[in-house]
Amino acid sequence: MAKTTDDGHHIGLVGLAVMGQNLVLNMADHGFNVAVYNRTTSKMDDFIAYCKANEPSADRVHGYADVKDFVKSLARPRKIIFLVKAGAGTDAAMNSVVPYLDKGDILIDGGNANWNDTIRREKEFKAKGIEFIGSGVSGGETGARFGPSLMPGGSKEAWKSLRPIWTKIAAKVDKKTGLELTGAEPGKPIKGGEPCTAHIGPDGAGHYVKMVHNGIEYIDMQLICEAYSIMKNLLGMKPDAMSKVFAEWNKGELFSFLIEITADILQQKDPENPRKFFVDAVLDTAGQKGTGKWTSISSLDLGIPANAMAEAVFARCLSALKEERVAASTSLKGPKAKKYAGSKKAAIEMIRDALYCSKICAYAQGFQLMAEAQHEYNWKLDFGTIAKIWRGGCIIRARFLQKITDAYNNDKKLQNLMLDPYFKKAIHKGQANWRKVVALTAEHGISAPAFSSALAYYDGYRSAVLPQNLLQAQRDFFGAHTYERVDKKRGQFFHIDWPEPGRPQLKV
Ligand code: NBP
Repeated sequence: MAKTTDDGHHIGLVGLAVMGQNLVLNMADHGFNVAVYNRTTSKMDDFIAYCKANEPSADRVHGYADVKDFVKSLARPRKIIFLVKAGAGTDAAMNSVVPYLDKGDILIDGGNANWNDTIRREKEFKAKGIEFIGSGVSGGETGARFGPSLMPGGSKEAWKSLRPIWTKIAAKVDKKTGLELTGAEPGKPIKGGEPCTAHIGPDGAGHYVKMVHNGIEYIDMQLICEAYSIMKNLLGMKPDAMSKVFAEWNKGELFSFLIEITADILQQKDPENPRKFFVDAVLDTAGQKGTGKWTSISSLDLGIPANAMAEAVFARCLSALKEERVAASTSLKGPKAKKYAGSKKAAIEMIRDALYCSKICAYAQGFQLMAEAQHEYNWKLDFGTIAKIWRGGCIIRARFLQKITDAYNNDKKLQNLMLDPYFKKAIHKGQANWRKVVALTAEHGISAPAFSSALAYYDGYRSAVLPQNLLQAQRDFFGAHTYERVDKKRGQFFHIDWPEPGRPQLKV
């Protein structure tokens, strides 16, 4: 490991909230000397005191109250990571260090920046001779502490300088199984394995890919919630019984961090009333910080039908209308469906299939979105590598991701994940059950927007003919928007001189 340098700390970090503190400790555990700075000095003092009392690598972490001293304490080219609230806070923090930088120094934004901000910042800093990397950091505080998935975007030269640090601190996966290596402790990081980081592309590519990761996280979580809701409302299952189902599912192709924590959550008792389950005590309104919304906005901007991902965002919005929903529940009637009389075991298998098929569609949408974005922003993304670095450290880590890596390694030009032989077979096998589940939810009045919109996407994508012939005719009728013909070459546009529509006359 790198030795203490005589000419300064290996790296500096600005922003000592939960993510920054944990990333500092991760770097220190890997032998890097880290200088830290925070706008509010007392928080930095508390952190240094905490390190001295608790952390084996505390002697590698040094705090600076003055930003100039902080910058001057770094080895050249200086590398400074920012883990600051995204937006204006990040700009302010970066601008505070700029006066003390030299040409060739490198700023790294590890926050959840919007990729457009990253493109802008990269341009602005380049003009000043400063290198800039926008790196997605996923995995929450535990990931930051013991191994996150890191998605850096920026120049190749800047990546070369950051790489030794990023590859050391990233999560590691077993080369053979593709599963995350776990068991790190303070002062004892994971050794060996494949690091969950790779250079994603120039300027905003890393932050864009991190944003899509979060969009996929939204839909993954929503799909699990719908499976839970159907087991609860259709099959009348209790949380502990559902916990066992999720734990069982986690032994197979659905194996993932989110399924695993769902099994744990469902068996958790309420700390305030230990005879009840915790999940029943949690109010059914979800918050959001914006990355799911950004993903959906980007899909609309780029014209990519990521409808299931958007449904996951809307489902959170609908959940937030708690008072309206409570009022409507007493006045808007649902169907008078009979109690579900089929086999519970068979129904659980149907739900599993619906979840898996919907998940494939949702990931297909995420990867299609990235494929379009690379044209728009002039990036060259490697989808096999992206799936590979999501196998560990991040919230969507799953066995499934190895299959996505395999799919793109087998066919670099794969147009849609659903067309890969492995995923195609999985959908063909599960679709009958998936359709039954969607039909059952409609029949019984159970809201399952992600299951049903994923199915609509699948059926739409595999349709050689959609009803938009009629839609285009309507557009030509009222707005002379023209249409193409089935019996003529693409790119030729026609228009009919429609008769003035007969408007109903109001008789007085
Ligand atoms: P926050 O997003 O809550 O940001 C808090 C930090 O930003 C503090 O150090 C604060 O300094 C600093 N800061 C602010 Br606010 N405004 C500033 C300004 N004008 N100038 C300088 N510093 C300023 O912290 P977090 O939850 O640790 O997240 C850090 C970044 O990582 C964010 O961009 C977040 O989106 C991203 N992220 C978070 C997670 C997660 O699980 N929390 C996961 C992945 C990525 P102060 O102490 O002086 O107020």
